[in-house]
Amino acid sequence: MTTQPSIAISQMDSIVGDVLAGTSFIDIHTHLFTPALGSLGLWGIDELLTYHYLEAELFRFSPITPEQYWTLSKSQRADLVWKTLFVDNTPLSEASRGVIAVLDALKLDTASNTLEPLRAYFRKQTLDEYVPRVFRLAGITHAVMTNDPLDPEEAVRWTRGIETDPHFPAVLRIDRILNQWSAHHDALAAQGYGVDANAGGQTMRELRRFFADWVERMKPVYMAVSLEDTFLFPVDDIRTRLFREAVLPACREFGLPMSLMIGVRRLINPALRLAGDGVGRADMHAVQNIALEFPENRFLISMLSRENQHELCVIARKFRNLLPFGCWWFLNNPSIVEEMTRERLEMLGTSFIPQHSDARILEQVIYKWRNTRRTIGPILARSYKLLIADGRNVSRDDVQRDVNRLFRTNFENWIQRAD
Ligand code: FIX
Ligand code: ZN
Repeated sequence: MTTQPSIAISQMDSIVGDVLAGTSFIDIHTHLFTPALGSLGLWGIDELLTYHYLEAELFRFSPITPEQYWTLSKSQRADLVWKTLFVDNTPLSEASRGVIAVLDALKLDTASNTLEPLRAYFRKQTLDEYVPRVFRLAGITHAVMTNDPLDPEEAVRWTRGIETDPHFPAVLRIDRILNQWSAHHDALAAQGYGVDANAGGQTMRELRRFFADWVERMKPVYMAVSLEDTFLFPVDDIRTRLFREAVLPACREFGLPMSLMIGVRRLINPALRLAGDGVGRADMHAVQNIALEFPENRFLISMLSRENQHELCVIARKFRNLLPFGCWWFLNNPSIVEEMTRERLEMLGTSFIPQHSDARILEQVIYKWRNTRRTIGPILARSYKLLIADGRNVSRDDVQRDVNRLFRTNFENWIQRAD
């Protein structure tokens, strides 16, 4: 029990805010890339403005059709997004406010009529200096990547050999294998693995060999897949067999958690490309069945649908091999983050990971983590005030321990090999 003085209720908000501001987080899921992976990594004003969240919003305000939009150059698209969402209209959405917050943090003009002065600033940045500065502004030490061994552009860089970067841990993302086997088993064969279309013969052994080679190459901290809202487990299909006979055994062999991100409806409007994905409520039996059938595997779980959050908390109370994380994608809005975080604290205590950024452009970590600290601070403080009202003092050490746990050690412990 701490000997530290207990925090007065009147001081709680500011002390919790202080501790959150003074603690650097681990961002457990992003689409950022270490500079060693070159042009795969996106940053700068044109990338910030052509983020698919903003493109989806653009088409609600602008008469331009998606077909016309895709004929424009990246900078022409960025100009149009800026004019439409930031000049002709007030940037009130979470994603558009985010761009303003980034420009403000970089001490740039947030109300410029044109992008040229901003472009001039970004052209002057060098990644060696810029990446650490952005991480400091975001209050993170690590941005966990999303790496696809079957993405031709990315795979060739890894096979050529890259300097692994401790600030950008890798993740073996296997959507193409689990969700599009028929379309991608050839790519595995092209890399020299004896797999076949029906996943028969030596496919499972060869797929394990593929995972072993890529684990050696990437040193991933976990394996991951996103799954549609209609995902069921187990069913009589290749995916269930791949999970059972290759993916989850490989995770056990290498001591890696498996991340399941469930609930996306890919391309409900294909014309919008990356901005065209949607969401659907998933049947949580799949999560329950996987947790029950594979007690030796550790799972990171994020559900995309708001309607799945309560069930996830209940199932996580029944299965210690499940670690709920993040307010993913369409849930990453302060009003929903508040609701989810309160419910999780009430049902799971501090045994979950409140947030990840899902940043696709480097500077986004600045506003996504600023929002998270701003939203979660009052929620945490409220829980402490309730604890004091219920008869237990709270010290700054308690708060620091809990914040470390929520934003660092829950993840660090989860990725540690059990044996
Ligand atoms: O599957 C994922 O990892 C999703 O996060 C992405 O596909 C999505 O496009 C995104 O950027 C969400 O924020
Ligand atoms: Zn993502």
